[in-house]
Amino acid sequence: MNRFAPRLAFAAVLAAISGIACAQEVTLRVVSAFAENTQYVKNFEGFMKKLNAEGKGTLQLNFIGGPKAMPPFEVGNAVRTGVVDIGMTTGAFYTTIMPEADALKLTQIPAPELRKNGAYELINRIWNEKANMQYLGRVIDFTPFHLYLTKKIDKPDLTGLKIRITPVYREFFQAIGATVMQTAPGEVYTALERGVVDGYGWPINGIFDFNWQEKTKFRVDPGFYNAEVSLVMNLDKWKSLSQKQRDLLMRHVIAHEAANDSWKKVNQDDTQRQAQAGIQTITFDPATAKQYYDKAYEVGWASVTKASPQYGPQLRKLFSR
Ligand code: 173
Repeated sequence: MNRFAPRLAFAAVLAAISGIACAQEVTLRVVSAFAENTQYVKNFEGFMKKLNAEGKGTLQLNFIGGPKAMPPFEVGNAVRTGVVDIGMTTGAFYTTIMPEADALKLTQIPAPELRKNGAYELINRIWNEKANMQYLGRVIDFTPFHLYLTKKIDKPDLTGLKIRITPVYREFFQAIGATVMQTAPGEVYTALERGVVDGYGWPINGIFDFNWQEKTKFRVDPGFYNAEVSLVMNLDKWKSLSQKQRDLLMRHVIAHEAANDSWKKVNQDDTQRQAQAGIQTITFDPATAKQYYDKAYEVGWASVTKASPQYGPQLRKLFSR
């Protein structure tokens, strides 16, 4: 017997033990960049409940919380480093890790189709390589962003106005003359109340979650881009799951993603609610509206491609109609 034999035997026992550990129930820690009381998290709770019911003995999700547990702009990094296992967040909140993250707002094709046309493979090549993340799937789709204002404008010119942004809106609002200020969603109400900003960017849905209707006078139509909120997972944790655990997780993610049509109704309802709350719409003439809308995509893609000459054009090809 060579002198390494005992060590080899020991290694074999370790491998067997870790094999057994793999077959046992794993609990994943989940955080959200959006607050617990929002529609986004409420919708996600349904997903977790179903998964946890079916995943007994295999896989469980443990929801740690939203911005009270972790600042929204830190969720991406916490997933990258494995401080948490899964984040429900948006690309705009982790552009400092990888600028390509913000390109997800530019998809003109629903997520289930992106799963089939090669876009998801490209996303995961980039997300794996640059952010140590596995991109699992999209939980908000079919939802445009809008510009909301406390002051009236009669053309797409924001000169002299200070607008609350995230990276989603930065280039576009600057391109039409705005001065911009980045804040987390949780700081928008106070910024409006104190008159620090004259408006903000946000999706068509959700302003009532934050009571911003109290401070909002106008919404500019049309909307632009496609609000994106997704589930991203620490890549090492993803790799450590058994095939059975991954299959369970992905089956639930794909089913949830395929039900994103439900946002269309939410968006209709919220549009109506905004009108009832006295928010007036500012609508440009058709030619101006088209210019405004096209400008958003033009500067959006220019920004992604400048930051990522390698992947920007590839993403554009797969994301665009
Ligand atoms: O905070 C934001 O305005 C933002 O970037 C965003 C992105 C996706 C959904 C909701 C908000």
